[in-house]
Amino acid sequence: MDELHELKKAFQEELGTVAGLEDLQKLKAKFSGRKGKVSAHLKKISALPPEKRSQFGSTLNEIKKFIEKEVIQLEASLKAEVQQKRLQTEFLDISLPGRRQLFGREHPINQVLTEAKDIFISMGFDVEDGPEVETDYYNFEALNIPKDHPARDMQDTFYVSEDIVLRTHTSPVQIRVMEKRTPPLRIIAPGKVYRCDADISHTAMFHQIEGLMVDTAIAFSDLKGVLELFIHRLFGKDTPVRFRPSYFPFTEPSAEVDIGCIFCGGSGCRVCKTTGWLEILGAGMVNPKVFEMVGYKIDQYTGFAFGLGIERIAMLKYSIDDIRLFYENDCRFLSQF
Ligand code: FA5
Repeated sequence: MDELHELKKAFQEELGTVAGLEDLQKLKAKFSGRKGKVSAHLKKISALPPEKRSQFGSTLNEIKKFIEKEVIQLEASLKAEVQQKRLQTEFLDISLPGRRQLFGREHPINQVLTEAKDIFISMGFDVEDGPEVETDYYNFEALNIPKDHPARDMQDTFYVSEDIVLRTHTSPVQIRVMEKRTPPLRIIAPGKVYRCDADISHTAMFHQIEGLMVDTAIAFSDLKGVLELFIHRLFGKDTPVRFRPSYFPFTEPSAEVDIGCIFCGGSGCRVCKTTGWLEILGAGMVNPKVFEMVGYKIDQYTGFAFGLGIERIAMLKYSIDDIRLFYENDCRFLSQF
């Protein structure tokens, strides 16, 4: 029995020296563990004379319960202490304003592209599509631009191989559509095009919308009507429009279309190079040689075609004087649209 009293005393003394949860775990193992002191004493019972076993056993049991109770109590208070310390050190300031969520939006070029498409769709034009990696035939030959023709120098071309190019304009879609459909035709073909070109008003990749209308009696006045309506819907009905004679191998006659400079109102400035006018597209009546290439009867059909640059239109619409801003992915710029 003295040994048992010693056991309890020893536990109480060591309990007083416990400084943290780790110490407590060690103490618990030392006294209540499988190989601990309480178990060691339990094993002694069988060696005692039978009349002493009962008292020894019940006292040992009381000590065992006492140890367990003390350990649980101290463990709870040590854990509470740890938590209190964490609450004090890991302070969360919920009064700080949150970080604002950034939402994506449509790129300004896509916005203008959609707006332009919608205007033509409302005039009854169908939307067609064509490949960006194009054959020399569709990009040039079928559009009356034979090999070694000086007109090839009008567009600086990226060649994939001798006969494959990155399309330099959306005009090859005209050929692809006429090959598979017969007039009457009224289509637009929006998409990306590529040229080896880079300065404040030219990029290596840009967007065009091709337009093509073919029927039995299409006249230049139809072309003028469609394009004037388009420009007035996009830039406002008082915007001056001018058709200026030009040259494209696939149209005859050809024109370039200018709008009155929106920066200076027509009086002349740096942007319009003091002319008061800004070019936005190329157009003309479909050259009969192109009709022959696709097998249309040239005495039966006439048509017009046009090709406009979306970046150029977006620059004018939003008064942006450097085309490269559209492709630098600066959210401060892009989020304004
Ligand atoms: C053509 O590409 C002709 N295919 C247009 C055409 C179609 C004429 C049908 C007649 C009939 P041009 O090379 O001028 O033409 O380009 C048309 C428009 O694309 C230009 O008015 C300009 O707005 C835009 N553009 C041309 N090069 C670039 C470039 N590097 N970066 C941005 N826009 C460009």
